[in-house]
Amino acid sequence: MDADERLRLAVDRVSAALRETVEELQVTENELRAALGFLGEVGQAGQFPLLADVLGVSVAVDEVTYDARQPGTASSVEGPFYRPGAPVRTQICRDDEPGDVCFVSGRVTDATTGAPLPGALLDVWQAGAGGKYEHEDPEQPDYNLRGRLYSDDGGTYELRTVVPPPYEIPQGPVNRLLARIGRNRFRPAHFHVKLSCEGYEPRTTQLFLEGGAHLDDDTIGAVKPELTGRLEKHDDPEQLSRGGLDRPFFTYVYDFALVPAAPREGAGDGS
Ligand code: MBD
Ligand code: FE
Repeated sequence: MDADERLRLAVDRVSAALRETVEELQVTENELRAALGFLGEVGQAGQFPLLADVLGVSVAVDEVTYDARQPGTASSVEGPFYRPGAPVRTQICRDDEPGDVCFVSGRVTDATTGAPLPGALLDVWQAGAGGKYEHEDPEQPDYNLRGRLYSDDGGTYELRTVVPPPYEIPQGPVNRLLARIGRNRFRPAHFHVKLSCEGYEPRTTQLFLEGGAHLDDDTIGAVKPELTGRLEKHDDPEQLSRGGLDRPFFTYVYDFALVPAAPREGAGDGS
Protein backbone atom coordinates (compact mmCIF):
# COMPACT_ATOMS: atom_id res chain seq x y z
CA MET A 1 0.00 0.00 0.00
CA ASP A 2 1.51 3.33 -0.99
CA ALA A 3 1.68 6.44 1.18
CA ASP A 4 -1.34 8.15 -0.40
CA GLU A 5 -3.47 5.05 0.05
CA ARG A 6 -2.47 4.88 3.74
CA LEU A 7 -3.27 8.56 4.13
CA ARG A 8 -6.71 8.06 2.54
CA LEU A 9 -7.43 5.19 4.95
CA ALA A 10 -6.26 7.21 7.96
CA VAL A 11 -8.40 10.20 6.98
CA ASP A 12 -11.43 7.92 6.52
CA ARG A 13 -10.90 6.31 9.93
CA VAL A 14 -10.36 9.56 11.80
CA SER A 15 -13.35 11.26 10.15
CA ALA A 16 -15.56 8.27 10.96
CA ALA A 17 -14.48 8.43 14.62
CA LEU A 18 -15.14 12.17 14.73
CA ARG A 19 -18.60 11.81 13.15
CA GLU A 20 -19.47 9.04 15.61
CA THR A 21 -18.45 11.32 18.46
CA VAL A 22 -20.60 14.15 17.11
CA GLU A 23 -23.62 11.85 16.82
CA GLU A 24 -23.16 10.14 20.16
CA LEU A 25 -22.67 13.36 22.10
CA GLN A 26 -24.92 15.54 19.90
CA VAL A 27 -22.12 18.08 19.53
CA THR A 28 -23.38 21.65 19.01
CA GLU A 29 -22.14 24.32 16.61
CA ASN A 30 -20.68 26.28 19.53
CA GLU A 31 -18.79 23.24 20.74
CA LEU A 32 -17.38 22.64 17.28
CA ARG A 33 -16.27 26.28 17.09
CA ALA A 34 -14.61 25.95 20.51
CA ALA A 35 -12.84 22.75 19.46
CA LEU A 36 -11.48 24.38 16.29
CA GLY A 37 -10.39 27.41 18.32
CA PHE A 38 -8.57 25.07 20.68
CA LEU A 39 -6.70 23.41 17.82
CA GLY A 40 -5.70 26.85 16.53
CA GLU A 41 -4.28 27.70 19.97
CA VAL A 42 -2.42 24.39 20.10
CA GLY A 43 -0.81 25.20 16.76
CA GLN A 44 0.05 28.71 17.81
CA ALA A 45 1.66 27.44 21.00
CA GLY A 46 3.62 24.82 19.04
CA GLN A 47 2.01 22.13 21.19
CA PHE A 48 0.82 19.63 18.57
CA PRO A 49 3.59 17.19 19.56
CA LEU A 50 2.51 17.53 23.19
CA LEU A 51 -1.13 17.00 22.20
CA ALA A 52 -0.14 13.80 20.38
CA ASP A 53 1.61 12.70 23.58
CA VAL A 54 -1.32 13.30 25.95
CA LEU A 55 -3.78 11.71 23.51
CA GLY A 56 -1.69 8.55 23.75
CA VAL A 57 -0.80 8.67 20.07
CA SER A 58 2.97 8.93 20.57
CA VAL A 59 3.08 5.87 22.82
CA ALA A 60 0.86 3.93 20.38
CA VAL A 61 3.26 4.78 17.52
CA ASP A 62 6.21 3.73 19.69
CA GLU A 63 4.47 0.42 20.36
CA VAL A 64 3.91 -0.35 16.68
CA THR A 65 7.42 0.82 15.77
CA TYR A 66 9.49 -1.20 18.24
CA ASP A 67 9.03 -4.91 18.75
CA ALA A 68 8.58 -5.46 22.49
CA ARG A 69 9.72 -9.10 22.12
CA GLN A 70 13.09 -7.96 20.87
CA PRO A 71 15.95 -8.36 23.36
CA GLY A 72 17.65 -5.28 24.69
CA THR A 73 16.58 -2.08 26.40
CA ALA A 74 12.92 -1.22 25.81
CA SER A 75 12.05 1.92 23.88
CA SER A 76 10.06 4.92 25.01
CA VAL A 77 8.96 8.05 23.23
CA GLU A 78 11.42 10.87 22.57
CA GLY A 79 8.96 13.56 23.63
CA PRO A 80 8.93 17.19 22.52
CA PHE A 81 12.02 18.46 24.36
CA TYR A 82 15.06 16.81 22.80
CA ARG A 83 17.72 19.22 21.51
CA PRO A 84 20.49 17.84 19.32
CA GLY A 85 24.04 19.04 19.81
CA ALA A 86 24.30 18.85 23.61
CA PRO A 87 27.85 19.31 24.94
CA VAL A 88 29.97 16.20 25.39
CA ARG A 89 30.50 15.97 29.17
CA THR A 90 30.02 13.70 32.17
CA GLN A 91 28.48 16.35 34.39
CA ILE A 92 25.38 17.69 32.70
CA CYS A 93 24.48 20.42 35.19
CA ARG A 94 26.03 23.19 37.28
CA ASP A 95 28.13 22.36 40.38
CA ASP A 96 25.51 24.18 42.45
CA GLU A 97 22.53 22.93 40.47
CA PRO A 98 19.37 23.10 42.62
CA GLY A 99 18.23 19.64 43.73
CA ASP A 100 19.86 16.47 44.96
CA VAL A 101 23.12 15.42 43.35
CA CYS A 102 22.69 12.17 41.48
CA PHE A 103 25.26 9.92 39.83
CA VAL A 104 23.76 7.85 37.04
CA SER A 105 25.87 4.91 35.95
CA GLY A 106 25.79 1.48 34.39
CA ARG A 107 26.94 -0.63 31.47
CA VAL A 108 26.09 -0.79 27.81
CA THR A 109 26.21 -4.30 26.37
CA ASP A 110 25.35 -6.23 23.22
CA ALA A 111 21.85 -7.62 23.78
CA THR A 112 22.63 -10.87 21.96
CA THR A 113 26.09 -11.73 23.36
CA GLY A 114 26.24 -9.69 26.56
CA ALA A 115 29.61 -8.28 25.46
CA PRO A 116 30.38 -4.79 26.79
CA LEU A 117 30.09 -1.99 24.25
CA PRO A 118 32.80 0.65 24.42
CA GLY A 119 32.24 3.92 22.61
CA ALA A 120 28.45 3.87 22.85
CA LEU A 121 27.06 7.39 22.83
CA LEU A 122 24.49 8.34 25.48
CA ASP A 123 22.62 11.56 24.74
CA VAL A 124 20.85 12.47 27.97
CA TRP A 125 18.33 15.18 28.87
CA GLN A 126 16.00 15.89 31.77
CA ALA A 127 14.09 18.59 33.64
CA GLY A 128 15.65 20.54 36.51
CA ALA A 129 14.58 20.28 40.15
CA GLY A 130 12.34 23.31 39.58
CA GLY A 131 10.26 21.21 37.19
CA LYS A 132 11.37 22.79 33.93
CA TYR A 133 13.57 21.85 31.02
CA GLU A 134 16.39 24.28 30.26
CA HIS A 135 14.75 25.72 27.12
CA GLU A 136 11.59 26.70 29.05
CA ASP A 137 13.44 28.20 32.02
CA PRO A 138 15.29 31.54 31.77
CA GLU A 139 17.14 30.68 35.02
CA GLN A 140 18.99 27.79 33.44
CA PRO A 141 22.02 28.14 31.16
CA ASP A 142 21.83 26.99 27.55
CA TYR A 143 21.89 23.16 27.34
CA ASN A 144 21.72 22.77 31.14
CA LEU A 145 20.81 19.21 32.12
CA ARG A 146 21.60 18.00 28.64
CA GLY A 147 24.77 16.19 27.73
CA ARG A 148 26.39 13.51 25.64
CA LEU A 149 28.86 10.98 26.92
CA TYR A 150 30.51 7.77 25.77
CA SER A 151 30.83 4.39 27.44
CA ASP A 152 34.44 3.47 28.29
CA ASP A 153 36.50 0.41 27.29
CA GLY A 154 34.50 -1.78 29.68
CA GLY A 155 31.19 -0.47 28.34
CA THR A 156 30.52 1.48 31.52
CA TYR A 157 29.33 5.05 31.82
CA GLU A 158 28.82 7.48 34.67
CA LEU A 159 27.40 10.96 34.73
CA ARG A 160 26.68 13.56 37.36
CA THR A 161 23.32 15.31 37.43
CA VAL A 162 20.49 16.01 39.89
CA VAL A 163 17.44 13.88 40.72
CA PRO A 164 14.68 14.82 38.28
CA PRO A 165 11.30 15.87 39.73
CA PRO A 166 7.83 14.79 38.60
CA TYR A 167 7.08 17.01 35.63
CA GLU A 168 3.95 19.02 34.91
CA ILE A 169 3.46 19.50 31.18
CA PRO A 170 3.97 23.12 30.14
CA GLN A 171 1.30 25.78 30.62
CA GLY A 172 -0.82 26.36 27.55
CA PRO A 173 -3.86 24.96 25.75
CA VAL A 174 -2.98 21.28 26.29
CA ASN A 175 -2.46 21.75 30.04
CA ARG A 176 -5.74 23.72 30.28
CA LEU A 177 -7.61 20.98 28.44
CA LEU A 178 -6.39 18.32 30.87
CA ALA A 179 -7.21 20.53 33.86
CA ARG A 180 -10.70 21.14 32.54
CA ILE A 181 -11.49 17.46 32.11
CA GLY A 182 -9.95 16.56 35.45
CA ARG A 183 -7.03 14.61 34.04
CA ASN A 184 -3.60 14.41 35.60
CA ARG A 185 -1.14 16.85 34.06
CA PHE A 186 2.01 15.27 35.47
CA ARG A 187 4.56 12.86 34.19
CA PRO A 188 6.61 10.79 36.62
CA ALA A 189 10.22 11.93 37.10
CA HIS A 190 12.34 10.66 34.24
CA PHE A 191 15.65 10.80 32.43
CA HIS A 192 15.63 10.77 28.63
CA VAL A 193 18.35 8.80 26.86
CA LYS A 194 19.19 8.35 23.20
CA LEU A 195 21.73 5.58 22.77
CA SER A 196 23.75 4.90 19.68
CA CYS A 197 26.72 2.73 18.85
CA GLU A 198 28.37 1.81 15.57
CA GLY A 199 26.88 -1.45 14.27
CA TYR A 200 23.84 -1.36 16.59
CA GLU A 201 20.25 -0.21 16.35
CA PRO A 202 19.92 3.18 18.02
CA ARG A 203 17.54 3.27 20.99
CA THR A 204 15.54 6.17 22.40
CA THR A 205 14.12 5.60 25.84
CA GLN A 206 13.28 7.05 29.25
CA LEU A 207 14.27 5.91 32.73
CA PHE A 208 11.92 6.20 35.69
CA LEU A 209 12.45 6.23 39.45
CA GLU A 210 11.06 3.37 41.51
CA GLY A 211 8.46 4.49 44.05
CA GLY A 212 8.09 7.93 42.48
CA ALA A 213 4.84 9.85 42.00
CA HIS A 214 2.71 9.33 38.87
CA LEU A 215 4.28 6.05 37.75
CA ASP A 216 0.74 4.70 37.51
CA ASP A 217 -0.90 7.71 35.90
CA ASP A 218 1.74 9.18 33.58
CA THR A 219 -0.24 11.70 31.53
CA ILE A 220 1.29 10.31 28.33
CA GLY A 221 1.27 6.64 29.44
CA ALA A 222 4.93 5.96 28.66
CA VAL A 223 6.04 4.06 31.79
CA LYS A 224 7.33 0.50 31.41
CA PRO A 225 8.31 -1.46 34.52
CA GLU A 226 11.60 -2.55 32.96
CA LEU A 227 12.58 1.11 32.49
CA THR A 228 12.29 1.75 36.22
CA GLY A 229 15.38 1.86 38.42
CA ARG A 230 16.09 2.54 42.08
CA LEU A 231 17.54 5.70 43.57
CA GLU A 232 19.99 4.93 46.36
CA LYS A 233 20.68 7.61 48.98
CA HIS A 234 24.22 8.08 50.34
CA ASP A 235 24.75 10.18 53.44
CA ASP A 236 27.82 8.63 55.10
CA PRO A 237 29.98 11.69 56.00
CA GLU A 238 33.24 9.91 55.13
CA GLN A 239 31.97 8.95 51.69
CA LEU A 240 30.73 12.51 51.19
CA SER A 241 34.04 14.14 51.95
CA ARG A 242 35.82 11.65 49.68
CA GLY A 243 33.54 12.70 46.84
CA GLY A 244 34.07 16.38 47.68
CA LEU A 245 30.39 16.79 48.48
CA ASP A 246 28.89 18.62 51.45
CA ARG A 247 25.42 17.11 51.17
CA PRO A 248 23.89 13.66 50.71
CA PHE A 249 23.78 12.38 47.17
CA PHE A 250 21.97 9.70 45.23
CA THR A 251 23.02 7.02 42.82
CA TYR A 252 20.96 5.45 40.07
CA VAL A 253 22.24 2.42 38.22
CA TYR A 254 20.86 1.37 34.86
CA ASP A 255 22.32 -1.08 32.35
CA PHE A 256 21.50 -0.79 28.67
CA ALA A 257 21.61 -3.46 25.98
CA LEU A 258 21.62 -2.72 22.26
CA VAL A 259 20.57 -4.97 19.40
CA PRO A 260 22.99 -5.45 16.48
CA ALA A 261 21.91 -3.48 13.42
CA ALA A 262 20.03 -5.41 10.78
CA PRO A 263 22.17 -5.71 7.64
CA ARG A 264 21.05 -2.90 5.39
CA GLU A 265 19.29 -3.71 2.15
CA GLY A 266 21.60 -3.29 -0.79
CA ALA A 267 24.68 -2.99 1.44
CA GLY A 268 26.17 -6.24 0.17
CA ASP A 269 29.74 -7.32 0.94
CA GLY A 270 30.63 -7.06 -2.75
CA SER A 271 31.46 -10.76 -3.16
C1 MBD B 1 7.83 15.49 28.79
O1 MBD B 1 8.82 15.83 29.64
C2 MBD B 1 8.02 14.41 28.05
O2 MBD B 1 9.16 13.74 28.21
C3 MBD B 1 7.06 13.98 27.13
C4 MBD B 1 7.29 12.72 26.33
C5 MBD B 1 5.90 14.68 26.98
C6 MBD B 1 5.70 15.81 27.74
C7 MBD B 1 6.65 16.22 28.65
FE1 FE C 1 10.51 14.61 29.43
